[in-house]
Amino acid sequence: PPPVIFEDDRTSVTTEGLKRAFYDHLFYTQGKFPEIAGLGDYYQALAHAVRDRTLQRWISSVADHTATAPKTVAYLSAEFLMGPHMGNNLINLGIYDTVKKAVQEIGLDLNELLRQEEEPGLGNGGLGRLAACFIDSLATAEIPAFGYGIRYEYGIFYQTIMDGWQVENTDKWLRHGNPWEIQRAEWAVEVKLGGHTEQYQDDLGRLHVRWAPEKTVAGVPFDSPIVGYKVTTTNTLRLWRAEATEAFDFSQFNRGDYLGAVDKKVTSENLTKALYPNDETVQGKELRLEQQYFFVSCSLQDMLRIHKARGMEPDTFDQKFAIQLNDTHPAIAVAELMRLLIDDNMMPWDQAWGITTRTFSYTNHTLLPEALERWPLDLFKRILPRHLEIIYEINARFLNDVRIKFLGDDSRLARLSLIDESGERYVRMAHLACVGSHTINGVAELHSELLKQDVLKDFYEMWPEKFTNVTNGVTPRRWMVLSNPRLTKLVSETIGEGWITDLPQLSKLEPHAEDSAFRDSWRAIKRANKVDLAALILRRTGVAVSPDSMFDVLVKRIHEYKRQHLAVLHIITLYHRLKSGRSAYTLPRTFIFGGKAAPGYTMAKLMIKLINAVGDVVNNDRDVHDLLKVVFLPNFNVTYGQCVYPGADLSEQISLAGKEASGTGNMKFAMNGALTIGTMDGANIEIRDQVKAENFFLFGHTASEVHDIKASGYRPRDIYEVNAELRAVVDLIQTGFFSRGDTDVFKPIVDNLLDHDPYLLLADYQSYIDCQDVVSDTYREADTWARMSILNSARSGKFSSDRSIAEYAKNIWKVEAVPITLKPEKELYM
Ligand code: GL4
Repeated sequence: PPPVIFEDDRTSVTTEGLKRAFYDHLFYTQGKFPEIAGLGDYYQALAHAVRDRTLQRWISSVADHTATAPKTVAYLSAEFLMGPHMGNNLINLGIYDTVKKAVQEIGLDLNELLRQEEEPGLGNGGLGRLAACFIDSLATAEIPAFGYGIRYEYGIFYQTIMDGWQVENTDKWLRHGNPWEIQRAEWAVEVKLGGHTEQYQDDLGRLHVRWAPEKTVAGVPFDSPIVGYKVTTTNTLRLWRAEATEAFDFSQFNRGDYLGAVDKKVTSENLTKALYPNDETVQGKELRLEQQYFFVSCSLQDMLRIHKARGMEPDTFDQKFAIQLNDTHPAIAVAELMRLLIDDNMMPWDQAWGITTRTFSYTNHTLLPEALERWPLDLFKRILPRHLEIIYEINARFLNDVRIKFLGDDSRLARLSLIDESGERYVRMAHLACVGSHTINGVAELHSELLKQDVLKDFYEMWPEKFTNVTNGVTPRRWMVLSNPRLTKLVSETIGEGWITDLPQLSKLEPHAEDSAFRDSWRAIKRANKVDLAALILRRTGVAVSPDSMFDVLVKRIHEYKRQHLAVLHIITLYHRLKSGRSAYTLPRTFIFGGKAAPGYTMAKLMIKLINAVGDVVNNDRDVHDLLKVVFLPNFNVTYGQCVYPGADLSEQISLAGKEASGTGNMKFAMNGALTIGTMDGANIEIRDQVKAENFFLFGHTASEVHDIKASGYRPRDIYEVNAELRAVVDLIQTGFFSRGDTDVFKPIVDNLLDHDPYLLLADYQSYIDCQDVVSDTYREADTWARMSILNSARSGKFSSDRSIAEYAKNIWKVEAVPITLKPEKELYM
């Protein structure tokens, strides 16, 4: 079609232009007028107006990337815990204040509109949120990138608390539509499942393999723009939804089985219905393997389509795509790329293997054995018969390499094999990821070291050069600028705005820690943020908490290794001291908990009940004089996190050393001026290195001490016997004090602590209590605390995901920034 020239500009960012766009969308998108419009309509109208303003950048970026074909990152992740889009887009587009003003002039409140957005909770916790921070940093660094994942219809469940127990409710996040996505039906792909394979000869007499699937499903991409901070680059988050394939429906329809066809259609769509709500555990379910294969196959087919559309052959694929495997969930990609190259593109094995291993890199996110994915061989074969053949071939060649390097070491072969044959046979996904990747990384220094010594030791000995560390980071745009506007204003007025994309510049705040006026401003901001948090707590729990108490916060997934119950032991210790008449020494504290337990994780759910049970007693005991409050904020998610991190005084990072791979909440707290009480675990160690030991409350055994304690036969009951205060605390739980005399309900927790205690709570108890006493003494010195708080923030520059992404880009992906110039709207029509 001939070029069209329009004279009016639809993407003006003046107040008037934004108001015009808002009303346009209210009328022409929502089909509403003010008299009958509700807040939801206003939110949608504004969201569409903002989306329009991302599109010019998005199209400019895609047009440029299409023309110049730069090397592109594909971040493959089964989870993207994005949090609400609108606020972040306003920040990154640089139009937050103008939009706020425009909305005000219309007679609405921006905050109220922002609250209308249902957050896309397409992840469980840290792993999924890391993926979201990374795609923000990729766009901000102007690196061409796709986030590839699954468009779950139901994200992580909505948590409510009933009688102290967690209750799971479905998360219908798409209920009111999603203005941030565009469906690309024309780029749908087909994915095969099940069936069998057969050999055939081509015209030249060469042998090939064909996969005759039992069924096929269609993958339809839904794209959301990922706007970089104040740059033109706008990347794509492409999430796949499963649908029935037309061909498939049609054949059954022709046989007259209309309802059968419809039934199959429903079955196909089940594939992307719901996120598995497990963090750090696997559920060996068929549907989960299908989900993983589905999104991986869709994404690889999509990349090959793009590669070909840019005029290139598959033999240059590795020069144009760097694919990161976010844990083993997408590890089947190694076999799938081989299949696409060999079976569909007729490439010889060795060439395909070279391309594959130059394309992939793998991030491990956990050392917990229960999180390592393995699939029973028969299940795997039933769903992915061709991939099993390919994996056997990869394994045979790999084990030959092992034989050459380690002559005669048969046990090593068994340990390294992609197939676990020690009992029931399994496909080991971490092994597939290691063999198929050029680089393997952990997510904090300690974790990367432990990978080499423990979980991936044999792979390290095989290929030491493949191993590296990239410490996690979080995006300062969402976790400071958007979440903590008060602090952002003070910091920018003090040191300029450079820190927003160059976080180490926060160190310029250091000298101001000695300025008493600055400390006063700093404290006033924390106080105001605590008032906001107290309001949220009151709204969600009905408990009134005082912003003048210390806000002691533990928010993260509920897991035994994270030791939420150790924090409970501390609370009961303080309570017990109070009851025995030692109130004069008690610092007013509000203990704030939040986090979800996997629905099948009984012990974790019991820990939630215990927190609430202790809260019920403590909060309502007159002897406590409101000195202690315990609240459990239901449904902790990204949205609440944005209010919680800025309002925290104390960040609880109390996992058993050697268990938390990195943690990322720890970084969000530190940036926002909370002090950490923590163990030598994950990124805590690096945070303490940065902020310096005197500004960090350290307790507990180290990872190597933990190792020794366990090796020498740990007997928790011995500790209970000799520690009177601990005994009193445990006995209060044991005798039913927090359960109206019911001695059964918390018995599993008590028995476990006294007789097993695999997470060493009792071994770390005294150290934790003593450390908490130091915390209280320090908090009483408001000025000292403020100084320490400023230094925590000032020295957290390392923990920006911009730094993590720069390391991945340079050392692993070998990709560079591609600055995009914003093309005038008119040029884009041509
Ligand atoms: C996790 C780790 O538990 C967590 O420490 C880490 O910060 C996060 C991102 O790397 O990955 N691994 C799994 S599984 N879930 C996580 O949150």
